Order: sequence, then structure tokens, then C-alpha cells
Amino acid sequence: MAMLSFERKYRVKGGTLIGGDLFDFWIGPFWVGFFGVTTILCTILGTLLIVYGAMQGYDLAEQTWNVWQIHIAPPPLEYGLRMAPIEEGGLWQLITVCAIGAFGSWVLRQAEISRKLGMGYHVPFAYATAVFAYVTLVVIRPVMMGAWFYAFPYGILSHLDWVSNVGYAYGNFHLNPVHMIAITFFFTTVFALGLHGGLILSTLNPPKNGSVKTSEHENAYFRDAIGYSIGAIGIHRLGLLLALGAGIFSALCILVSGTIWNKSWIIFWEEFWRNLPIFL
Ligand code: UQ1
Repeated sequence: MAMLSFERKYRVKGGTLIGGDLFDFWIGPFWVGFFGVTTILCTILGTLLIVYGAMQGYDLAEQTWNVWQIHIAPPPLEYGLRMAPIEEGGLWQLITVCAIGAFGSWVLRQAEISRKLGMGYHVPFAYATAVFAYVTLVVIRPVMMGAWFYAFPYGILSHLDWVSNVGYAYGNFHLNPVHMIAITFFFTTVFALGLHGGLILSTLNPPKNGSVKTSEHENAYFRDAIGYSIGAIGIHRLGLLLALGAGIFSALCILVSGTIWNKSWIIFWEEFWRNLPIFL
């Protein structure tokens, strides 16, 4: 891939967190870096372990090459938080270590590139929030509940079955108030980014023979429509805030289920309304 003319200026040494200039070089368009190497290694190993799991057909799953049906389950309840044999969830445990190794490496790679370019840490911070949601599901919540069993299985359809089962295990998960907040953040993120994408395309793609517009037109559009414009930087700050809210409240809504709240979420509201001080 050809290097863009202005890229040369940004190909600067330094900014690494570990290893000095050992991996401080580029392969084609990609900066390598120590954490680039660890990301690749963890990803390859983890992927091979999933392929191995598909080949063996562990747990209740059939041996399958059908990608939809691959299913690699965490250990049965009786193993608690111990290591399990490979064919009884041990493979799931190894894959989880590889996944966390790869995701964690990627966060640190983003941090190193941020340092190299003299940028803020917004990108690694945002991505770390998504990683936090994953780690909540496969480590933090299972540890709080006392068994790896409670983590979700690795499989395209099987992880969806897990979500459905866990949802019904707490009655109606949509009545979980933290889940409500998470959904509200997700929908508002999509709404804000829909408005933003539409606004940007409408300024850059004028009608035939029209001219490309600038940010003044963007501001004017929203002032005309709703009397307020949050601004070019503002919309990105709002988008980040909404997206982080979605990730953080998603993690929290499942984290409270089975730890500090063990009943149906239907019961939650029954108790909530009855215990309001005005009814006592
Ligand atoms: C906005 O005000 C704005 O500033 C000019 C943008 O920047 C490009 C936007 O993309 C959007 C969507 C808005 C409107 C958003 C709010 C919260 C009023």
C-alpha cells in the first residue's frame, strides 16, 4: 500500500511503553510495536484453539465445521473457579486467556500510538470500555458468583442461546433498570450518530452543480431546526459519552444480575413500588 505523502511526517520514533525501539518500526502501512506482536500471537493461538475445539466437538456439541454451530462451553459448575480439563471447559479457559491477552494488547498498542502521535488517550479509553464489558461477562461476574460456569460459551448461535436463557432466568431482563439505561444509551448513540452522519453527508454531497458546504452550514442547520447546535467537536464528545455509557451500563446490568440481585426483575418492581415511602 502506498504511503500517503503526509504520513512520512507522522512516522516518528518513540512513545513505546515497553521494549524501547525494539519493535518500533513499520511493516507496510502498519506500525509493529511490542503489543502489536503480542496481539498477533494471542489472536493466532486463540483462533487455532477455537478451530481445535470445533474439530473435537467438546461438551454437548457435535464435531462441526459449520461456523454457526461451533460451541465451546465454559467448565461445568462443579469446577468452581479451578482449572478444568481441556475437554471439560479447559479449552474455553485457554481461549479466554488468549482473548484477554489480545484485547489487552490492543488497548496498550492504541495507547502507544497515542503517545507516539502526541494525542490524548481517548481511543484506548473508549476501546478499553468495550473490553471491560467482555471481561465483566467472562471474568468479573463468574468470579463474583464463584464459578467459570456462569460465563458465556464461544459460539455464534450458542452465545445467543446463553443471552436468551440468562434473560429469562431473571424473569424479564427488560425490567432490569440498569439494562433500561444501557438500552437508552445504545439507542441515543445510534440517534446522535445518525444525525451526525446525515449532517456530514449533506454538507459534503451538494446537489448537482451545488458547492460543498462548511461547518457554518452545519451549525445553521441545527439552529434553524431546534435552536441549538452542539458544534463540530461537541457532537463527537457527545457521541463518545453516549457510546461509553452504553458499554459501561451494559456491563453493570449483567454484573448486578446474580450478584446483588438474584430474583426476577419482575419482583424488583413489585417490591420497589410497594416500598416507596409514600405507601408505607
Ligand atoms: C450539531 O449540532 C453539530 O454541530 C455542528 C454537529 O456537527 C457536525 C452534528 O453532527 C450534530 C448531529 C449536531 C446536533 C446535535 C445536537 C445534540 C443538537
